[in-house]
Amino acid sequence: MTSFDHVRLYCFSPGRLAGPKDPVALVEEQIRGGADVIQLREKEMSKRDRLALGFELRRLTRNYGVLFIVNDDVDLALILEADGVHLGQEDIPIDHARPLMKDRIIGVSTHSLEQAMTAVRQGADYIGVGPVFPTKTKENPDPIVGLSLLERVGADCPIPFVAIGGIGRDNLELVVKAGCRRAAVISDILLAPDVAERCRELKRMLA
Ligand code: 3NM
Repeated sequence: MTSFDHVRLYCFSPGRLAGPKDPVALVEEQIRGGADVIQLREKEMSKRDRLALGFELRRLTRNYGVLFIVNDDVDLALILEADGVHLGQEDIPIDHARPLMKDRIIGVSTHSLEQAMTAVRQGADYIGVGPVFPTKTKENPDPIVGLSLLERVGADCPIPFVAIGGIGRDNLELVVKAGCRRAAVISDILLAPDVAERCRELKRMLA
């Protein structure tokens, strides 16, 4: 299986934060700044448009040797030959995704200790834990879990866990202090004046 172990900085396709910019160029900037993973996450595109963008991002991530993960859709992940899929609590459960994904990566969003431990038990390869801080990016986010959930997950999580939600230059140090050296970041990077440089800054803090 493609390993997730080395991952520190987890980045995303830009969604509506692309504005007038080219989403592929924005992803390339993140990779040049040190993104270890790119997740295809396009809530406002049709599936067909996600597929088209996905092919471009698959080519780009492969060229740079960066992991490529598809949000929500197992079928898209397979068609795109992605390294993995990321599943939310309301997407298809791992036991249905695993036979299709085989030894590819399956990540799961978790918002409580119970959800985290369930995902581990069901064979997730990594989990997201959040929202750690308030976020404007996700519609209807779960209640804020805070740094305390990160600490509790870190105490006995046998698989990689990634902090998510409202994380950026101004608070990443708190995440690291809570024992988590993996962060998924959307708006702090994509709204920064220099996307690659912001990635470099965050990556240094996670080293
Ligand atoms: N998932 P930003 S929070 C996609 O809690 C996502 O699982 C979350 O965006 C969760 O870095 C979130 O701009 C949004 O806050 C993260």
